[in-house]
Amino acid sequence: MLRSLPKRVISSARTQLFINNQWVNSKSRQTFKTINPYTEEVIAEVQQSNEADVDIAVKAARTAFDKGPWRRMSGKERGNLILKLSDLIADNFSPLSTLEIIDSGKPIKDVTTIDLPFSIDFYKYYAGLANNIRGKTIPITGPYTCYTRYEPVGVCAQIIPWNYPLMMQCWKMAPALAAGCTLVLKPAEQTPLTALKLGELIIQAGFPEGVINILPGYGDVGRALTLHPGVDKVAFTGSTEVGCEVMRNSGTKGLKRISLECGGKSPHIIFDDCDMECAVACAHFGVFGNMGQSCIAGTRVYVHEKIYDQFIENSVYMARARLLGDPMDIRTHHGPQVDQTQMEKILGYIEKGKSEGAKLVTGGNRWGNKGYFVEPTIFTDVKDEMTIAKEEIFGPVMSILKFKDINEVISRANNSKYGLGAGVQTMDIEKALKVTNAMKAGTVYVNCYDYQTENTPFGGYKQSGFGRELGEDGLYQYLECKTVIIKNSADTL
Ligand code: TXE
Repeated sequence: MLRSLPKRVISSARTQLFINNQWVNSKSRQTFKTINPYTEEVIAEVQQSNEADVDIAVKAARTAFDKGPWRRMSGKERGNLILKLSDLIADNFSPLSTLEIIDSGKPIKDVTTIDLPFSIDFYKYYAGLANNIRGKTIPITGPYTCYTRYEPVGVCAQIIPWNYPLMMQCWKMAPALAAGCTLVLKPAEQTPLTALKLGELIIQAGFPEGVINILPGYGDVGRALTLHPGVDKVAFTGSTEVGCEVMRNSGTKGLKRISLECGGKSPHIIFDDCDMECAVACAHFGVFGNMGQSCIAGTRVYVHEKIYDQFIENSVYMARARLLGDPMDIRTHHGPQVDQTQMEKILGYIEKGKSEGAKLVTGGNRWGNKGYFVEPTIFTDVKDEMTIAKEEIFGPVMSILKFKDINEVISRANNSKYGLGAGVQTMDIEKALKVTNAMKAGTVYVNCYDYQTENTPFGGYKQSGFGRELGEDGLYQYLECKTVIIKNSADTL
């Protein structure tokens, strides 16, 4: 059914800025192209925001926060609006899926079983939490009554990447709205279409003007948001390099709250007592899922020497069985990378792996000559100091490293500047606990990989960022804690 939709869906795609519940052109009237990474064709010309638009959008969000009806709404009323948005996403499942597929190159099977359903669930979950924000009553010494209340942080700038365009949008928007904040969201330049489509649904759901504003554009828009004095909080997902800049800029004109979710180079440790079938499948999806464009991808696969050869044989078999092709085809497992830049970056890392002495056992090339595909690639005999074992490739490249001993592998696995995720495959609970406790990582998976739901906190240690998204922790990133202390007469004690 989805195959017949693209033309109609493209012609109804939104390409303007969404400010104050209105569709407007950018002040400069400049546009940028968004490209279908499978066909390499231009899908649409999108209005390109700049600093002047940032100022207008931030002011709209500020007014909505300070003076609009939003702040006077109860948690239940906010929750009802969020729930309505979730229902509207479900009603628009087909057009949103289609836009997501053509703009990002994600296979239809993933978009319709992961991206869309999870987005719907995330909004539902935070709709419930909106009416469940509670402080504490604190017993203090003396004739005083003390309690805490949580209040929204204010105007939030939310800067998101292209690897999960719709899901990243809802990871950011849902908790901010539940908390009662207003926001300006900047989608990635590669994938603006689903974010903009949501503007239509935001109006239909009945959100007051200025609560949600969406500015398509490049990094300069993100930069202007981080520098704008009207912004109280910045939430960013992207590269560690830009994360550092976001942190610096957010501190130049005052002190903005920030949360950063940046890159990763997650280890996945496969012990010799693992369930081999499960371990191979988890490692496979942990690297090749979403074409390797996942911050938590388990790209450093440490395999115990006793099962090293068997694990490689099975992994190569699985990688070769992966079906590359048209993302709109339900049989496709693996689509193109998001753009030419990413494809070239990945191919560059593959060359580096070869030249530094890793053994290429499958893949290693661009696939076809149309569409930004990279073959699922596996390197073995990888050493810790090689570039492919240290840097985030963000593509379908698995590095397999051999280990002997649990203490040795824990120390090697932790020897990374990143700390987003880690995985361990074993049937021994003692080993699993030792590794989970030792890992310096925000999420550790045991006998599974890259699975999270709306209520599981997600975020990083070290250079992978700080702050947590999802779950209740995600909500508290958007709330200030106010302590109220009331003096009462000693008689009331
Ligand atoms: O990221 P950027 P890119 C990693 C991954 C990838 C690499 C580069 O390794 O290969 O980063 O990808 C906006 N101030 N991740 O170039 O530049 C930008 O417009 C404020 C991991 O796409 O970090 C986009 O909206 N914002 C990651 C967003 O930041 C700025 C997901 C991310 O872009 C800005 C994506 C600035 N100065 C890439 N410059 C993950 N953690 O999942 C750019 N942006």
